[in-house]
Amino acid sequence: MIDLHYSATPNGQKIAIMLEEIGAPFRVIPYDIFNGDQLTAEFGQINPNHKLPAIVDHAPGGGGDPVTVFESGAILQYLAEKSGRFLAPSGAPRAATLSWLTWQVAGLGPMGGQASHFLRYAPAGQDYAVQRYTREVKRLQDVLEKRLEKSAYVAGDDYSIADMAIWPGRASAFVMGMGLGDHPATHRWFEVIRERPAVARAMGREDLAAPAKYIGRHQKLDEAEWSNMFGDANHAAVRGD
Ligand SMILES: N[C@@H](CCC(=O)N[C@@H](CS)C(=O)NCC(=O)O)C(=O)O
Repeated sequence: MIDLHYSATPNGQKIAIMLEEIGAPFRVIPYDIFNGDQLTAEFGQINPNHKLPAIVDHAPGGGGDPVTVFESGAILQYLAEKSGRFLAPSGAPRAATLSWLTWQVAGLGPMGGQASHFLRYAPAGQDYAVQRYTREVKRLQDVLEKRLEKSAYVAGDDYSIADMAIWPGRASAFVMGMGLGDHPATHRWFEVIRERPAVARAMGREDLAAPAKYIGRHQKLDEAEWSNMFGDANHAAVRGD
């Protein structure tokens, strides 16, 4: 049994999709990040960065103590290696998958996160920041489109953990008005993945669904919620105050 410490955002959805794909039994432990559930000392033992997702694998391959993994890219790689699926064991296919996986977790993901922050959470009037991040996301979306014009899946002919890392964020980009409109190859890829039974199961599960308050075009956090997400409470959790 794997514990999935989960908040219903694209980073959490990546892992839910992978767990459904490999048929691993898992228990969802939900966190309301506006409420600050991620800021407890107890969760800091699982992820010292106090962010979701994280997993605890109570039955690691080869036995032994439970294994804790945080960072969505590391979790996907761990589960791929444990199951022997969606990541080639060596060579060019493995290198391609890890390249695109890292491209998402180090590039598209964080840039999308900043675009979302300045478009949806920040006070109005941050034009330079909005432009900087939305333009960079657009550039990265063009990179993906060019790749998918030539390749069925991002890492080549086979569906992999790199696709699972990218797909949920492309789904949620709609709330930023950055949908799939002028990216036909990405649209084709998006629909093929959406129709996978494991993806449909993960996206359809009630215990994994995003609450309405996470998906508004303009977010209005109260003072405590803002502190939990971006302010003093968020920073105090790391220091252990
Ligand atoms: N690089 C991390 C990003 C994790 C992340 O930013 N998680 C967000 C939800 S998508 C979170 O926990 N936010 C709450 C907070 O920042 O306090 C990953 O890929 O797992």
